[in-house]
Amino acid sequence: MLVIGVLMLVAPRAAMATGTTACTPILNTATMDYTVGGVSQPQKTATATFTVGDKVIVTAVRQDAAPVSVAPGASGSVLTFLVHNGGNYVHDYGLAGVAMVTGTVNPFGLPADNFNAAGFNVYVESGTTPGYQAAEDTKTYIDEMAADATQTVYLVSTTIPITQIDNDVAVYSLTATTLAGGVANTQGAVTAQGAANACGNTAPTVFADAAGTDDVVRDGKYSSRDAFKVSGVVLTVAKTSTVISDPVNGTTSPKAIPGAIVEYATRSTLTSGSGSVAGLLITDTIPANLTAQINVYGGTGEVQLNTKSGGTSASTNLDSTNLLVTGWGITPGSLIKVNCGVPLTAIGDYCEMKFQVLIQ
Ligand SMILES: [Ca+2]
Ligand SMILES: [Ca+2]
Ligand SMILES: [Ca+2]
Repeated sequence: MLVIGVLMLVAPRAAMATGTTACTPILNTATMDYTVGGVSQPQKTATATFTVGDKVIVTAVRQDAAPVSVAPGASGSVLTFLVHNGGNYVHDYGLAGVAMVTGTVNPFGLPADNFNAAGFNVYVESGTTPGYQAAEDTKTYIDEMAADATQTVYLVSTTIPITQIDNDVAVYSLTATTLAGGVANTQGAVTAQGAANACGNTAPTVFADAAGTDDVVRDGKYSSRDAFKVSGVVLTVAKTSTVISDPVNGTTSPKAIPGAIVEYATRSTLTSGSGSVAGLLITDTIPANLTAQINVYGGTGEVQLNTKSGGTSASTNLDSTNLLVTGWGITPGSLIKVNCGVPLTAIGDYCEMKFQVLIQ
């Protein structure tokens, strides 16, 4: 029974975290009873009335625990913030992002800011589907947020320049500004402090917010910084040709003469960077005066695929009908296209395609 009693005491306090709702009238009436010559006299009363004012407290805090990883050329990358109405009255909130200047300290540590996305937009979570959806999360200000309520906000980049390299950083700040509530689906005017400007000019508005990263104490605003970090890669491509045999020397010191068989090898290697490579497709074209050879790898294969993925090597002889071979022809001008089928995730990973041709 003791435990239940404690819980009942705690629960109402939690609900009152933001204090008495603004615009609540507080009436207090005093009464006085007295006698004169031992005879009771009519009771006297006096009443004092005031209206609780609007105590403005707002916070906006980034929700990303680490810089948001982006690829060069990507668009629609998302920084996430949470805005909280810590005051005692419903408000709208304006949202403004800023691309910080080069050299701005990275809120997650080194390295510092050294680029901006081409642009960005700020959107409010609609509540329909968690996370950012371009078709759903379209509102650009927070409308009618109740006391003690929270709202997720996204800063969404347009294009990350294709020229950015691994570990490049772009820092952004987001500022939430307290606006007047009261009219749904209409963005209110900026809220100002005043002795009697709230609740139909009957109560005060008092800013009680703290200072965020890009605002000051008691200005009706709060801000937070977040960052994008580029996960780039350096991919090198090498192509070699090796004479396998010729009709005169056989396989002993063969020369590139008519009737000779030549093997082409094209190899892409992940040489540096923190990103990974997926969907790697190698395309080659049969040059003039050459004919691609069939059934040269393992008796039935036209292409040999050699890969190293996550440090693990594999070699596969692919028939031209294999699903990884999306293009195949033997005559000059034919495209030979091979999907690597595995990602390159570790430094030194590679994908190599080999095929053989006959010199006419
Ligand atoms: Ca959403
Ligand atoms: Ca509104
Ligand atoms: Ca502030």
